[in-house]
Amino acid sequence: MTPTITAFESSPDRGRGLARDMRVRWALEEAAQPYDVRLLSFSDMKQPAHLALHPFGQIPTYEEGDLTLFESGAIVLHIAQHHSGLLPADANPRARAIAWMFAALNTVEPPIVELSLAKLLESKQPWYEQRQPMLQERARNRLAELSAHLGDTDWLDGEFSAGDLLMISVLLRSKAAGTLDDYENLRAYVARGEARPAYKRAFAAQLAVFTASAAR
Ligand code: GTB
Repeated sequence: MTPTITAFESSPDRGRGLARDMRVRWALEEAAQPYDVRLLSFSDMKQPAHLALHPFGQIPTYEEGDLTLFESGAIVLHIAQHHSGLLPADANPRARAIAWMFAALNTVEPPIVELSLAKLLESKQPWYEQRQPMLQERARNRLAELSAHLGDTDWLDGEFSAGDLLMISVLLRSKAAGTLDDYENLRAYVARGEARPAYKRAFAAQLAVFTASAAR
C-alpha cells in the first residue's frame, strides 16, 4: 500500500529542504518506495482531522493502511526497518546505525535548532545578545565533536545508513545558518548526502511544492 505523508503546502524555508518532511521523502526515495503527499496549511495542521494523526499538530505524518505515525525519526526508522538500503542486516552494525539516528535527533539537533530559533524568534529580545555566546558554543561543541568522530571517513559507521540520513538532515540546518563553515569534513559529509540520487529526487519533489505554491 502506498503511504501518504504530510508536508507544508507552502514551506517557510522556501523550498530549501529544511522542513522535516524532507528526511521522510529522502528515506522513501532511498528505499525506492513510492509515496503520496497531502499538503497542509498552518491552519489545517491545527484542525481536528490532523490533530487526530499528530497530537502536536505538526508535519510530517505517515499513513500506511491502518498505521499512522508522527515524529520524523520514528517514520524514518519504520521505513528503514521495512525496506532494504537504510540499515545494515547484521545485528550489531544495525544497532549502531540506530544509535546514530538517536544521536542525530537527541544530541546534535537540539543545540542547532536552539541557535536557529533564537535568531528567528528572539532577536528583538533584550537578552538576545547575552544568550548568543552560550548557544553558539553549545552548537559549536557538538559540531566539533561530530567532526572529530567523522574524521576522513565517508559515513558515520561503515556503509551509508538511516543514521547518516538523519545526521545530514540535521546538519543541513547548520549549513543554511553558516555554522558549518569551520568544519570542512562535515561540509563534505553533507555534500556526499546531497549528491545521492535519492536525496536529489526528494529535494526536487519538495521544491516543486514550494514553487507551485509561490506561483499561486
Ligand atoms: N520532532 C518532530 C519531528 O521530527 O517530526 C518535529 C516536527 C516539526 O517541528 N514540524 C514542524 C511543524 O510542523 C515543521 S518542520 N511546525 C508547525 C508547528 O509546530 O505548528 C520544522 C521546520 C520548519 C521550518 C524550517 N525553516 O523554515 O527553515 C525548518 C524546519
